[in-house]
Amino acid sequence: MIRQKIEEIVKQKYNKGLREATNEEIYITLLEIVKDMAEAAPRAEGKKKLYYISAEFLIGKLLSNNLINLGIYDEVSAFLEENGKSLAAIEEIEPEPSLGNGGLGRLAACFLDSIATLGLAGDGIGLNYHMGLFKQLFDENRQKEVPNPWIDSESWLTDAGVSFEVPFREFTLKSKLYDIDVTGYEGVTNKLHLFDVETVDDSIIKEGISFDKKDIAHNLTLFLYPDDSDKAGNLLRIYQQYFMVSNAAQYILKECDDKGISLRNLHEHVAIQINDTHPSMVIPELIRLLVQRKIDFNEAVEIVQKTCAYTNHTILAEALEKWPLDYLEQVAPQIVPIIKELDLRVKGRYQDERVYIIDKDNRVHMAHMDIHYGYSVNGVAHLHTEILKNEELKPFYDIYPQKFNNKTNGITFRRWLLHCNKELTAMLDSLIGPDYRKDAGKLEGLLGYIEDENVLRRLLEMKHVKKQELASYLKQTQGIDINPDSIYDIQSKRLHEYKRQQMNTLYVIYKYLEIKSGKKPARPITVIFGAKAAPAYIIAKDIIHLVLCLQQLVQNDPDVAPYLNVVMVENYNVTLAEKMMPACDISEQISLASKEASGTGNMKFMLNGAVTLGTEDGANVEIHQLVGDENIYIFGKSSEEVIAHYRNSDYRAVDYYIEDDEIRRLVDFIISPQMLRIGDPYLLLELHAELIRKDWFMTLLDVKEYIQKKEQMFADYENRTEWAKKMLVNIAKAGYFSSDRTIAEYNRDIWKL
Ligand code: GLG
Repeated sequence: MIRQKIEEIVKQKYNKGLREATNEEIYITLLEIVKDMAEAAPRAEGKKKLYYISAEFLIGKLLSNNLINLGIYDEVSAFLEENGKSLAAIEEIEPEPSLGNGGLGRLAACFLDSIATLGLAGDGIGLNYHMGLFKQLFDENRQKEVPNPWIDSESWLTDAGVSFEVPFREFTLKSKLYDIDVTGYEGVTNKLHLFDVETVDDSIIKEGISFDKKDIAHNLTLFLYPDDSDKAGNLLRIYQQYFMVSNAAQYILKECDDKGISLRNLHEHVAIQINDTHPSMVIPELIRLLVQRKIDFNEAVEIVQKTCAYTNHTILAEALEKWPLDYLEQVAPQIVPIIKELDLRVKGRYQDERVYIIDKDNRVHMAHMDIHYGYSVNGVAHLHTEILKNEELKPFYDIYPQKFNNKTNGITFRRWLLHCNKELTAMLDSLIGPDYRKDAGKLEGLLGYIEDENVLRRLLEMKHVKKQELASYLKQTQGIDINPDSIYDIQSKRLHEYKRQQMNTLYVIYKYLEIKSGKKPARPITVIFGAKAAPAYIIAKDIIHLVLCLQQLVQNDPDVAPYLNVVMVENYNVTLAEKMMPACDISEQISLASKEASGTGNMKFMLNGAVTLGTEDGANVEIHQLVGDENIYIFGKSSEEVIAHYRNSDYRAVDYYIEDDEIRRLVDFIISPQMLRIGDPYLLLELHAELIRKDWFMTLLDVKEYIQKKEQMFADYENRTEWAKKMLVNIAKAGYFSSDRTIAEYNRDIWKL
């Protein structure tokens, strides 16, 4: 069937046989076939539908994932091979859409996969950014940002033929909707709806990723998170957000109209999940549209309140958006009276100014609006939800205890196991049968093999194969040399001080100095980083600079290079993650306790047999509980201790620096003559000062324990059988982190589809 279809289309489109066709032509052929099959797959049934609104969907490449979910991957791959073609090479053709930043966006993509896999009716709604986030390049040991265009003439997008008018204060923009089909694993097809404006024009992009921030009609959907370090940038964010939610609300009401649903019963037919605060304006916008349709204001508020649910992804202030009221007035004045009225009602009921929507400086706290006027508030890991309830959002929890619930994050095993690790998948199939693919809890069956030497040996072999693959991929694509016989110690995630990549660099410095003094490790170590820094985040960029300088130093030092390598991969994205996760030995999850809401990379590494080196933070806590003390390396101060330091403002990095000779030696190395010769002295001095004078995320608090734990890990790694057992337990216990489980819980407790 499929074979025939491929041959037919290649013939008809290019007048060629399969053997003669180029990879590009075959890619386009497969794109067409998959799109047709997705269209033909069943739709979810049911009275109620979910709309997951999110500024980000970090979907990654879609070809393989779709082939897997449609159940034709193996056949297509075999057929291509018979004809001298490689599916892996064809996959390389596909550009990766960069419609997200990190965990939050990737989570949204995993969720869409699981929603469709579970056969639930649920669509995503977001924006069609033409240049995505940005593409990262390294130049003179610094990050440079350039546009990342991903929309080719042939792509997964289809014109949905839908358009709405979005009114702004000064003009009205017409939207245009593009859809991407989302087919679940042996499941249904849902849609990801990406709204766009036809007038977007990439010729306004100048140097790097800069452009005229005021030219809204031409810039609205150019980039995800354009620089918001000035007022014009903030306004643009608000334009984007309002454009997204107005389209979403209009789309939802249109679907209800089409189905003949009475808007008075909206909540019986619709659930809206507000992913972080970027879509929060959907609340006033929906109220506005309902009132426009002759529903009384009070009733509109009630309807919306029963329809919207909010997910909080972080306690960092930067993500709890607070927009100045006059900015909203400048962009979308029609929702301002609604927000003011919602706020007045809160103020009438509660005397506590911590729960007001509009504060005394006239800033609108988006999360506060979500909590008062939504029916559910969830955190993304057990510890995170506890911190929301007892610290960050305590005044709200006191008012609405019943609204708060936890939904520990998850990842889709289709992408993060079946697709990215065929070797491990085959091994699991042969040992425990294929049921774990739909019922991830079945992975525990692997525990039965913990004393089986043959299985342990196969696990180590699998890891080695994946390490070789990563090495050759990095060589081919980035010209980077790494040694597959070394230990791969990987930290890949967005660059942020709270994630503490800087602490990892202090380890590198430690190890460098150790080797210099003659203490060679039992086995070479490769420390790998993958991270983009927000373009306006100076310190994050300084940290990248430090890593790249260390990389140069280490690689050019013949005393050290055979034993230690430091590598920062360029433009870390989903595609690279798919190669790095399976190849990893040691998974670095070293955020300052209390700061990482969940983490999801930690789950991907674990599922692929890496052992975690981490703090008791986010979902690490749950990983720890599942695998037990023997199979994870935990260090650092607890979240309680950290929160106490913040509360008492009694953490002083400079004291650690003065009092501890070892810490001072490592920190000062950043500005040693050899480093200043390699790097930009200004940036290195700036970072050095930052670490001593501020260190907001308490690197120096945990660094010594961190170094000690990591050394312990390297020592334990040498007992290969014992290490393989740790790998096995991690894989076996990863089932809990399937996003199918997470989505089943969202549905059970929040959406009730
Ligand atoms: C957040 C958090 C992560 C979390 C992710 C998904 O920082 O800890 O895993 O959302 O919930 N902004 C993020 O990426």
